[in-house]
Amino acid sequence: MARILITSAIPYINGIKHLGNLVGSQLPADLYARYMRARGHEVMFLCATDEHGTPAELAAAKTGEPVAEYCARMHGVQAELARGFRLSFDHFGRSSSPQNHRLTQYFAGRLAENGYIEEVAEKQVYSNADKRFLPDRYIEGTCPNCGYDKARGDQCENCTKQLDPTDLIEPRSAISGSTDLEVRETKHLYLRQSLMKDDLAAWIDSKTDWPILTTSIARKWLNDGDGLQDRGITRDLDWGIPVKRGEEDWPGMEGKVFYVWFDAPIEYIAAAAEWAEAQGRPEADWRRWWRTDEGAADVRYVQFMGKDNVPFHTLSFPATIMGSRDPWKLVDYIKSFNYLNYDGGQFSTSQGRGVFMDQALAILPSDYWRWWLLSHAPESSDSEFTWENFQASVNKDLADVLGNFVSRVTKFCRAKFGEVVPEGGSPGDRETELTDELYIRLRAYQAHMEAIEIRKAAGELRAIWVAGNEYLQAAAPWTAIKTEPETAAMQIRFSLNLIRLYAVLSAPFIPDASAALLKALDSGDDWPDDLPAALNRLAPGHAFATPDILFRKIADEEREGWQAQFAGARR
Ligand code: B3M
Ligand code: ZN
Repeated sequence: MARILITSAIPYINGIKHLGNLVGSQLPADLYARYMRARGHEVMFLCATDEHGTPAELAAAKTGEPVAEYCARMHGVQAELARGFRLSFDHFGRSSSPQNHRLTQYFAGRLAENGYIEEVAEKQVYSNADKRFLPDRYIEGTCPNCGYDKARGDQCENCTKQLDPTDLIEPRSAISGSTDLEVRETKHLYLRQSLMKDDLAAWIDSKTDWPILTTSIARKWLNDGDGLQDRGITRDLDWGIPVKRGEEDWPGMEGKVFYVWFDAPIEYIAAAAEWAEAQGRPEADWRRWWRTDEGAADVRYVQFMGKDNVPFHTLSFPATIMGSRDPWKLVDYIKSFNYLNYDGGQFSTSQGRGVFMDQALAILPSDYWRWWLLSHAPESSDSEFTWENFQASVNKDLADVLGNFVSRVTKFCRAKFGEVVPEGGSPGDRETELTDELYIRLRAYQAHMEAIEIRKAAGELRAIWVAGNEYLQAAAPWTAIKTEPETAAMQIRFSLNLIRLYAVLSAPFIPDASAALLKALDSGDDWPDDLPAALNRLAPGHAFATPDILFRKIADEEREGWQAQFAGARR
């Protein structure tokens, strides 16, 4: 039994995520966590909301709530949707937790002690009326290039020229409109990650088994990009983790907070600490997942994320960990994803384009979405959601192949033998052949799941379902029963066992359907380590209940209705 630590990129707090966000991190992480648990491994699966930064402040300002209240409310909303999609986090934390405050300040202190923090003086616009510095998006004025009067501190939307806040003519605060502004000198902390370039390069080079998507992005930033420039890790914002050096105040840093991308990955660690507290467990219980000197040396740590998050996870966060010179666990494997597009364009949170998690669950149960999203995961390239494709997949894979197999077998059994597993004769060649095929396919399925090749795993699972259907079609117990009732009974007993096998193997993809089947069959979910034994698991005389329809088909009119409903922007 291995120990596996799994984290999903932590979603921003500002709003409900769309299906593209979901399939790029949380959902595949859940698939892997469920599979590894099913194989008997000890799993710690963590996620959280990413609650700091300007987006959180601005979103709260829009709803009129104090930012702390906004975050608490939205955390609840996101947690509820995660439950709706059956994301099996051991803990869904918050980057604003006291644990993350302490750990983030602790890391900053360690980095400073080890010479990896530099204090840099910068000129910034200060608003006397608002009593605060105004970072990029908080300041507006007239563009010196084109004269547009609503240019932002970082860029003019009209002529696209990149600006510094001090370039603006007649600048004003975007918060209060005040023009009582002055340029003040302020100090910020920089993480000197350039000092760790060689260590990071050697570390990335050692990861020969990582997906190309992950290592190519890391190398690009490491070698020819500016990803390893020293980065500012503090901001002049009210909302965030106050800048401290461990538990001590940091002279000159009063009123400043850490940059959101500094504290967000540290929340992976803090979430484990939050988990321990929520469970009433001692500190040692979470530290054994994160400290190699306290039990984590044999942990395998796997991260899931969209490709845009890769630089932070291959360079900045490892730099934080390495620079601490403490034995914190570094990631062992990073699974990254391309983008899922929506019907000829992009999913867009700002434009409300696409299907969002709450909307998806209002239409259909989570298994329908899980199956489509995972079997179309954007692994080797971007992939696209279309309603036609979604309809076709659901109707074919879930309703025709899996659902139909289950209902034909169980209904036939109920009609001819009652709701108990019939006895019948011994299995023949056809059953042996299918068992041999399933043996090979099961190995392939397991290998793909272990390698986190999600589409390939889904394809193999589908092939396993199809094989059962073909078997049933060829065996034709409805014909056999007329002349050889013993054979028909054996075929049905074998098929009922196939249903149980399917329920167990499919659980990581479609957990609700799987649980419903196992309940109907009144059977456990142990993995088929011994396939022939697993196919004999439901013994003659074992009672079952005929399950309800597993998956319903999507009608054309319904699909057209959704197409129209989701054509425009949300709200
Ligand atoms: N919240 C970006 C995103 O949701 C960011 C990830 C943080 S992971 C530490 O895509
Ligand atoms: Zn302009």
